[in-house]
Amino acid sequence: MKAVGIVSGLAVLAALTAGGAAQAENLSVNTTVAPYCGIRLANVSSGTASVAHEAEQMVANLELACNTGGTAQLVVNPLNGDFKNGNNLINYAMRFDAADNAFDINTTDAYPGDAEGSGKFTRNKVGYSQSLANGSAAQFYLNVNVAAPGPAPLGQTFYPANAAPAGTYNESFSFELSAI
Ligand SMILES: [Ca+2]
Ligand SMILES: [Ca+2]
Repeated sequence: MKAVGIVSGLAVLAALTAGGAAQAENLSVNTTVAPYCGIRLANVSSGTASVAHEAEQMVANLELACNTGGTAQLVVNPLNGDFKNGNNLINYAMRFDAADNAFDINTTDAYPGDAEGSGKFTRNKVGYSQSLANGSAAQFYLNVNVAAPGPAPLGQTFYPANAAPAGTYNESFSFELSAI
């Protein structure tokens, strides 16, 4: 992690001369800005969201913030690549749309259909960005109305979202932003 320190100083000198009497005051102010880099859910306080069996929908609003002068790296990691309830699976497509397009992930089947290997998505933003330091928004979208890319793993079954056995299907995503 690259450390970035910003130190600014402000000195105010006020001098007043009246009737031969002189008075001076000095004020010295320093601030140190520590390096920071992180991502937070802006609309899901519990970290849990639900997705309906409809068209693509936004499931999370995130804020990315990093004041690195090096590279800010986003890693989005879907745990399984499918919604799971026991051995029953529902496939999905995901999309990450950030205000800073360097972090965008185009619509993809997280696994096994994605072209990025294990279903872990890495995006880099090189160089200092004032808007990223200020905090930059991103939206995470899911669509469960997509066909499975192929047969399910042994012992498991893919179902279309509108014809799956009743139950709660779960998938977890981790979002990590770090300075590298
Ligand atoms: Ca974008
Ligand atoms: Ca999948």
